[in-house]
Amino acid sequence: MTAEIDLETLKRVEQRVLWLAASIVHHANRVRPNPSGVKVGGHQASSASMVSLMTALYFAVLEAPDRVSVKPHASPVLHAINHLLGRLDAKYLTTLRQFGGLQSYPSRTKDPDPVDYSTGSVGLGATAPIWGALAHRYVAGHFDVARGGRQIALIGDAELDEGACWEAIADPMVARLGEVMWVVDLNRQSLDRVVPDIAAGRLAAMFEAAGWHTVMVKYGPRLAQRPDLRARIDAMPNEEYQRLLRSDAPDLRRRLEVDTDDLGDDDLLATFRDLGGHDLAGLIDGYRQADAVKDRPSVVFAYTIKGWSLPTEGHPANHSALLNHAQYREFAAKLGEDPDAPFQPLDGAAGELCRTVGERLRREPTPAVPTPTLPPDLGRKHTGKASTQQAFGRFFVDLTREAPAVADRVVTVSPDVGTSTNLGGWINKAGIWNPGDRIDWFADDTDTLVRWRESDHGRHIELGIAEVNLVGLLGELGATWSRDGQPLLPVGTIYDPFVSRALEPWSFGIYAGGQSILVGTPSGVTLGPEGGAHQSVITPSIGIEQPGCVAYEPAFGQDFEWCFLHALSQLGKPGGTSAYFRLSTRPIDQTHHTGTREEAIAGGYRLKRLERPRVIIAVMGALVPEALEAAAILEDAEVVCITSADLLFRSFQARSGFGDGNPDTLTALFPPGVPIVSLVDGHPHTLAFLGSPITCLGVQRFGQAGDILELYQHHEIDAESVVGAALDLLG
Ligand SMILES: Cc1ncc(C[n+]2csc(CCOP(=O)(O)OP(=O)(O)O)c2C)c(N)n1
Ligand SMILES: [Mg+2]
Repeated sequence: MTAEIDLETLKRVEQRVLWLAASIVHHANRVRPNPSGVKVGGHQASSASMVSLMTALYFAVLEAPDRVSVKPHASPVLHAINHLLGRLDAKYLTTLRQFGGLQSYPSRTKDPDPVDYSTGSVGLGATAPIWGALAHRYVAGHFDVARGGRQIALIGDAELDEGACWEAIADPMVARLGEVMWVVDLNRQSLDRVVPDIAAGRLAAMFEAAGWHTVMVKYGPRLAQRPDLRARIDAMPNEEYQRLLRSDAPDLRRRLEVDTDDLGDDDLLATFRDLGGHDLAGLIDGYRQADAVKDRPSVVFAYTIKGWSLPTEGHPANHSALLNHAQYREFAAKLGEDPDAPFQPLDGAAGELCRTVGERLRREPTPAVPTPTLPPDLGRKHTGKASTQQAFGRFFVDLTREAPAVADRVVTVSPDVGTSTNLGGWINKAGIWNPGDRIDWFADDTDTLVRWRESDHGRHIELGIAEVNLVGLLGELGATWSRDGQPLLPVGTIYDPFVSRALEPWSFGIYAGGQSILVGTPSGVTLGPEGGAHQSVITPSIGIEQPGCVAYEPAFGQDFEWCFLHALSQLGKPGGTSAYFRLSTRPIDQTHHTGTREEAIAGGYRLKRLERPRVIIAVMGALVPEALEAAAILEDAEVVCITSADLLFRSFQARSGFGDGNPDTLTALFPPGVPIVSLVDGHPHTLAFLGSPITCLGVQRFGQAGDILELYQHHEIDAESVVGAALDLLG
């Protein structure tokens, strides 16, 4: 915490932040030419709401190692502050939402100034510093990284509607994170409405029940002197308070029904809106209270006014409202700013404060150490019958032996399905990570196969049944190379159908710069005997469509091993990529495997080769036995084993000059003109691009329980259906 600060100077900075934030949005919408006429937008009211609490935080409280996540619609405030701190050139202040300029919402990877966390999808920016805190503790516990730094989320009050917040808060590990502070911008408004009955008391009780420390910053100094007005405000519903913000002094006086004759009109208006979230001294005090409690996270509820000081102040429809030219000029006059030269430097004591704080918060860039080189294979002979999920489990045990320096950087994460996705052997070897040691009460029970040793040395992290937490944590574990200079190789397991539940936060994590591997297993109707409710259908397409990620669905253990090693080698570096593996519990005869490593990591190979095939069966994943059986019946059919539909689609695009794929891969597998039957335990359109003519077999209906052979017949992905489709194609 910094030394005492001159509040008048801080107020001057606060006013400039307010002005700059409004001006950044104003310029983008009302000054910059808009050739297409499509709405630009920006959020002056949401920004004004957070100006005081961000000014107090950045200029009086923050230290260099601290990281802050800023609610999406306050990005202009963040850029205004970064500019004042000397981290963003003035030329960018006119570029909000312009190509190559300031992004709509804070973006770690795309904004030109330092942004600690990307936000935009409400709820995720709130939780990111929690996962950032865990990732930082993990990496500092395993590698040479300085500990410390607060992890702060500045969030909108309606963000607390999001399940992601409560899923994170409920995790028992989170209650230990004293470095985490949330600040809730309690303006009682969301996008479309005044939030009915938002009650900080009820929310605070929910946080406290989860082990958090809560701080209320409700009223400023004027209201502190007026118990009568406070009592009236405390008793009124949100909607009434918001309505009264729109009243002039006589109307307000009448509606309040409190004796306010001792206050002049201006005083009355100022006193009524004197909330703690716009009181710099009160905010600094609130942050200090939060900081004083070190053994658990804190949440500060700061009461604010959406559109504070703007003509749109408190208006129920102010979320996207923009000042018009006249309002902007009026606003400039009120603040003593120049509407025609809005981006002037700050001088005097306020300018000096900006320089000092800019210096204090300066962080040196952290160059990342390279990840250790991965071996091309782990030397295992894949024999007998085995599933890709078994190969996944064995992989880590082999990795520990063959490439211990790589294994040291692997961290696995699972939402309560670690052992059921075959990670038991690895968990026994690597141990479970927990920010504090815990007693293993089953250590002396010889009947337990998996030892649940929890310490801060472990390399597996077990979460509750919380898929959104899983991908949130994966994203942050996958960003330590850029934050702390130490790359981790994070691998998350999840039952494949639940990839869809975690999809948007997973995708957001990749967008935000995290690199990790997500393993969906088991998948498809092939898990039929385990139940119809869990059969994933659309995930193969998700794999193709997710940017920043390469998807694989190997059939054989050897292919899994090669592709997984390759995917690990792509993590933890600038320009790196994430990966998604779709695996299965179906045991497959490994002796059928034929491809080379190069072919497997390029996307596929000719599993059964013919000189002059009349038809090609293109199969991905667990249905290889059906493809081989059909080929044996057809005799003149070749089988192509696809390890990655994603890479083949990139090849398809590259043939037309798009993207970064290898244009030759697809042509080498599918000579033009040879008919194709494609086969996948997932939606058939996944492979529809392979060539022409083509018949696509796959799953298009919900699953049900049953043995897989019955289910394959039911969904027409059995060998007989493949033969029928091939014969139809051949006329
Ligand atoms: C997951 C998600 N759902 C919906 C939106 C659209 N949205 C943007 S802001 C907002 C309301 C936010 O209200 P609050 O968090 O209270 O912010 P403030 O009042 O400060 O603008 C909504 C619904 C979004 N960005 N992300
Ligand atoms: Mg709000």
